Amino acid sequence: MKPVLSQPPHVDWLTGAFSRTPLLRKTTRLADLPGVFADHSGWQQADPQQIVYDVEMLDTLSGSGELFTGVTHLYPGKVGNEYFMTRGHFHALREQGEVYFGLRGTGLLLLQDEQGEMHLEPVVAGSVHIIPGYTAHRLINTGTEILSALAVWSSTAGHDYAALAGGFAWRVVEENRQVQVREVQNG
Ligand code: PAN
Ligand code: ZN
Repeated sequence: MKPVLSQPPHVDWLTGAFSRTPLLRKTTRLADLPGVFADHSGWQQADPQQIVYDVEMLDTLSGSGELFTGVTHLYPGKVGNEYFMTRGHFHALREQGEVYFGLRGTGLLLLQDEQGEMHLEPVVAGSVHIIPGYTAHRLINTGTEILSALAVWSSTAGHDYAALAGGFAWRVVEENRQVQVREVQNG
């Protein structure tokens, strides 16, 4: 048997662009994110067609044991004083973790476990983020450039957005030209 040489896909480490046409390209606009940002009237007044983030995924195997690979490109911007961010989710299979690799831009990875414990990790080019199981995750772009991060996760993990429909416990906002983390006051 002769070994078969097959070319793997490439990712441009500076931009997160894949060399191959991605299997999937999902664009999330402001209109797709009702109730996600604290400033509801600011959200209503903003352009609903404004792109907040794009996710591109490689065309790979799926099913038990297989891994998905995708890049998220999160645009700079704010609704009111709150930075653009991904919707954020737990995995439907809660025990499944994930790895994010920062490629460009500046931002934060917000992590919240099922007990509501939170922590934040700065995302920059080269940062490696091990997201444990049972931990919701959201990217936040606190900079002025596109924030791009490569992610690898179990193809069977799934996304549970509903569990966090009430929102994460912290919000990341700009106040006095500085990035501030604010605890959400309930009631
Ligand atoms: C990522 C996210 C991606 C978009 O691929 O799905 O950043 O964020 P939302 O799914 O929260 O809109 C991932 O974490 N996959 O599991
Ligand atoms: Zn995930």
